Amino acid sequence: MKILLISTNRNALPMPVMPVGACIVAHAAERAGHTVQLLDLMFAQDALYAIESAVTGFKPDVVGLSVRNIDNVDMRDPLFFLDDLQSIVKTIRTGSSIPIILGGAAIGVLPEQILCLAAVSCAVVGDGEIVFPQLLDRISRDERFSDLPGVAYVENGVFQRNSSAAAGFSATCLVPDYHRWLNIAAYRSRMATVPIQTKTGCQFQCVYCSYPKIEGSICRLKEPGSIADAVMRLAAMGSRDIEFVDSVFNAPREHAMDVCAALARVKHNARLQCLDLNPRDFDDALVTAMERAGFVGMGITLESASDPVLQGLRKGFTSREVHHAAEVVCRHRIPCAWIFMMGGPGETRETVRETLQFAERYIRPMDVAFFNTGIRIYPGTELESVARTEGVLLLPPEEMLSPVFYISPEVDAGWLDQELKKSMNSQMNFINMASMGHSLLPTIHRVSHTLGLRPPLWRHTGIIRRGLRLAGMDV
Ligand code: B12
Repeated sequence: MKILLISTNRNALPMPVMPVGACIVAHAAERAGHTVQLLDLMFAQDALYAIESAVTGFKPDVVGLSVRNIDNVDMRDPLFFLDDLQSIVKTIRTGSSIPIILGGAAIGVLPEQILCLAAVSCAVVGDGEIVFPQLLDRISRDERFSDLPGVAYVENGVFQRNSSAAAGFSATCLVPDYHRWLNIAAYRSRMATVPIQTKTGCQFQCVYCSYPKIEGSICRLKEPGSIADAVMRLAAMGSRDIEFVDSVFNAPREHAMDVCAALARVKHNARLQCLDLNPRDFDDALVTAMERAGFVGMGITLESASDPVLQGLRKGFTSREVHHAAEVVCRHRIPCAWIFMMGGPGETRETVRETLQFAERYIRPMDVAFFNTGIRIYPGTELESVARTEGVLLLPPEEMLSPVFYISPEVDAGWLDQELKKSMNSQMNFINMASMGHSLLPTIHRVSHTLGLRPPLWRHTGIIRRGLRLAGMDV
């Protein structure tokens, strides 16, 4: 069959991200014998016109829509990204009744709500590379797919979701030929990194998180040698800025160590980064292994440095591990981004001050601290129950597609912002959500690329903020 895959993400902040999931699915459909075209809407001037042209020119038998983001998880300046999903579906359907299949991270988070919004009948939840070819096979034979694992659908107005795809996981690191499917030069010039996964799944039980819903709660590991091969291949093709997009890179720690060892054994000349390290299994041996493997940036996701909040969020570590991680970072040279999420269950004025004091005292000037305020509530998470019990959330789950946020009733959002701002005024390496969504960011990325700077750009946060403030901007 002829398959048109459309990556619908047009959000270019904080930088455009390459649609790795859509590319993997395109590759899998092609390997299953189909003729595949991928339309990436990220840089399209007129998205609906691009879709119309692709549909009339290519005449697909099936269209797959990859949906990554629902919203920007920003409580202060929320953006909802799915408003155009209905017009995309309408444009594809003009004059035809092509089957449309949804997939992507957003579908893992809220399958029912997005199926209803888009008014299409079928979605793949999770491993698209396994389920999509099976689904296409059924469609090509005109067979029912209501028993196919990994599929969700609406029948007679009722949402149904099958169990996840159990079989078919490949331990070989999947790296599609990005150059074939995407405009790599456009991504590169905007400081985008090339995504790779060393595993799927997340074993942690953080109360707010959607990752286990997207990837499952059991880690399925990729073979370290195949990860090193993939990095070599990408670097040889000029894609040297590579980012591991695992839920948590160092869990399980032994696998991360094996991946680093495999990378250290090959001469790959890539610049590696990962933004999601857990302080629990974080030590000198790991960071030394990462240095040898070629890491040029790492992120540690703390959310808070205060025990009542870490407990409320069920992070699975305490302020002891947080302080230990800071000591470890100081003994090494890899630049580090510290990620915080303020306002969780258990947050009070005192815990806010404790976290800010930790950041001001222990984060090196060469590193960066990123603060988000308020937590996006996803239906089905423990945070949803907490919010309902505390009376903070009244909306029913079907109305939670447009973003809803949690903030501890013990802290006022305005006060929290002021405290953050005070801290940011003295620490030029601290940023907040407004910095990530700043309208000048795309220009900063392009200028930085032209000047020969390479990701991660957050290494230069202090200089960039000082420059913008000199130009009179309140950043
Ligand atoms: C790594 C990551 C980032 C990195 C990306 C780095 C990079 N170079 O790619 C960074 C930090 C930059 C980032 C930024 C953002 N992110 Co992010 N990110 C992730 C994360 C952890 C992994 C995404 C990933 O690459 N997965 C690996 C690929 C292979 O998986 P996949 O795309 O899901 O594809 C699979 C399936 O979904 C399916 N599939 C995909 N497409 C299709 C299509 C069809 C037809 C089918 C059948 C199947 C299918 O098959 C694929 C293969 O199995 C996810 C959470 C998660 N665990 O998924 C959040 C996540 C996607 N991000 C999210 C958000 C919100 C953002 C930001 C908006 C945050 C912000 N305000 O800055 C930005 C947006 C950036 C942008 N320009 O769009 C949300 C989206 C949900 C929501 N609320 O909207 C998620 C789900 C996290 C969350 N909070 O719950 N992100």
